[in-house]
Amino acid sequence: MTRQRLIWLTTASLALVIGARHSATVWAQRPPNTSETRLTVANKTQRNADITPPRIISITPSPANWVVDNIGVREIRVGFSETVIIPPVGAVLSWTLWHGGVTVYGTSYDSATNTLIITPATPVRDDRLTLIVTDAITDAAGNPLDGEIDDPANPTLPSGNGSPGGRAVFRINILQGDVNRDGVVNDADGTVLLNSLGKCTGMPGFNVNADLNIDGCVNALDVAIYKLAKGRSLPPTDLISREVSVFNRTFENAITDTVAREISVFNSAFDNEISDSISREVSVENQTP
Ligand SMILES: [Ca+2]
Ligand SMILES: [Ca+2]
Ligand SMILES: [Ca+2]
Ligand SMILES: [Ca+2]
Repeated sequence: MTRQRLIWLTTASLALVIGARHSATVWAQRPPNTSETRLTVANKTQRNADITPPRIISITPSPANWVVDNIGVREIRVGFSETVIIPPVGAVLSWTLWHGGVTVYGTSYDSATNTLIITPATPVRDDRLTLIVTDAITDAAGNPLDGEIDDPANPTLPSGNGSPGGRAVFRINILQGDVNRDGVVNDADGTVLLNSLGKCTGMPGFNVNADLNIDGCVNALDVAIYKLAKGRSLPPTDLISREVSVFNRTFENAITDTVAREISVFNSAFDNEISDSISREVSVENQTP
């Protein structure tokens, strides 16, 4: 008879025993008894149950679409591919470029839909909002979020690069009445709006970008939103979006002043030198009454 090698688990001591059977009755060690469990493929499968990290599969509002209504961002919903554990601190970081400072927000988790809900104390309006979702978030097995995002302002989901770990950076531009999403509200927006006036979803000539309040039609409500906002603008550049994208990949870039203080809370590794572009933006912000 061919020598048969076996491994079994003693339930008394939880020790693994390795033995070899030379024949039907001859063992190099004693044979397993009924109180011991032979390891099976099923056992191995259980031990390796979950090695798949969670990913972000959705974010609302969509960064690519901007927010152009008269309310602003009241909440951000981040959907995950599986049940996740949200730590009480360090799960998210958010700031706005125009108004500065940490956006005060609350968080909650909807376990039915695996959705993290981030709620600013007041709606964020006419600003560029940056949201970082960190890999302090894990699945039930402890796998950290696979969160990398290629383009914060136009993210491709699901997140991640296939390896556990990596934070997600999102940029949401919020400007009431900005039909053409160029960062200023002026006559050009009014022209596009009028071209679609009276049209609803599915009708020829309906322009979804002109439906500012996302109610399915372009009508007097949208015109009112546009007129009230005419003349407003976003911070003059969007360079911070690229900066954030870079530091998300390298962790080497840095931001000082208000933004740096926020980030240092999140990760002291960000205490590096500010880039010129962000310096200028922060300077503009500081001069704003
Ligand atoms: Ca998992
Ligand atoms: Ca990753
Ligand atoms: Ca515009
Ligand atoms: Ca509308």
